[in-house]
Amino acid sequence: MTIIEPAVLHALTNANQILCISHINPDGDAVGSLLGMGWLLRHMGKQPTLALQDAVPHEHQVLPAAATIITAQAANYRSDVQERAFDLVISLDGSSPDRMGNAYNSAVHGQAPLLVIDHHITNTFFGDINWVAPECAATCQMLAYLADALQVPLTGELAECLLTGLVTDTLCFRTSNTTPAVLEVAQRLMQGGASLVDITQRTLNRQPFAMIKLWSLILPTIQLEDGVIWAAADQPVFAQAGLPVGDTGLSSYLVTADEAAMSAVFVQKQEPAGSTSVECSFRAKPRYNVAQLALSLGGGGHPAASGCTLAGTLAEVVPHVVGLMKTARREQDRQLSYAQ
Ligand SMILES: [Mn+2]
Repeated sequence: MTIIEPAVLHALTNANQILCISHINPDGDAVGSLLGMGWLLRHMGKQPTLALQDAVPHEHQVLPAAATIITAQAANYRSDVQERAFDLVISLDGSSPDRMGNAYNSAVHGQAPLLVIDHHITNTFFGDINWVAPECAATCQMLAYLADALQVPLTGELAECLLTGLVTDTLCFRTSNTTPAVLEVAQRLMQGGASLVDITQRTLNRQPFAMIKLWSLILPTIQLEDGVIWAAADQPVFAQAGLPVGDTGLSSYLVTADEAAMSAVFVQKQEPAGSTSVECSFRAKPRYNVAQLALSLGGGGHPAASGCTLAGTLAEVVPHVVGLMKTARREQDRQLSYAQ
């Protein structure tokens, strides 16, 4: 059971003007925990402001109250988020301050205490109050325990939002951090009315055709060496597929190769200043670890799934990072053989 420090409950109980934010490029756990916290706070009689720098992905827009999230595209983002003073700011599912993007404005928001609620083992404890629970598979799992502590029932909208994060972060209960406690929380959320089949279908069992088209353009670049499989994509393939440059979801697929212990997908992006950066998305098979690798490159994540963004081009970044992955894979194989 996860311990909740009294300071966390105290901060929530005493604040009234509350800003809740989650991370850039939001996933199901980011949106689910953000909305879940919204429902929790409304249940306590508060009216929180929910904000994200980046847009809510299409598949999560149907979640209850998703339309109330203020994103950078909204006309009132500056006045109601960036330039508004609050008496508590809550960062959900973010492992480091940069993950909050420009939804957090330290000049204004720095006046209020920052409460960090996160389950990433790479969390840098950047809040004034930090509740970090790496034993939880999702931030949404932590919020289920928070609801218990605040005597808020795990039903209705809250249950639907929280089960979404649990399903997406565990790839529907398939990752190695899917403990009996995860299933126990999922069971209670289902008993509270959340539909596992609807959430799985909406989040994991579907793709726009353009995404499958994108995969067909990226897959010819795959390489496999020394237990490391990788692929690379630059902007033109996204344009050809008709998609904005972003996450491909391919690294989870690549790591299913029998011969691979780790995977990476590299996506080159154009930065506003004219330079380029490469987004690296890593996956590892059970017993292997890509969290440390991502952290050493300025990113973060979990042992089985992590990422980072590096300045440069594919030609500069890929050989360097693949070399580091091969070294990490060899060292981890050595440790695994000692352990046997
Ligand atoms: Mn998460």
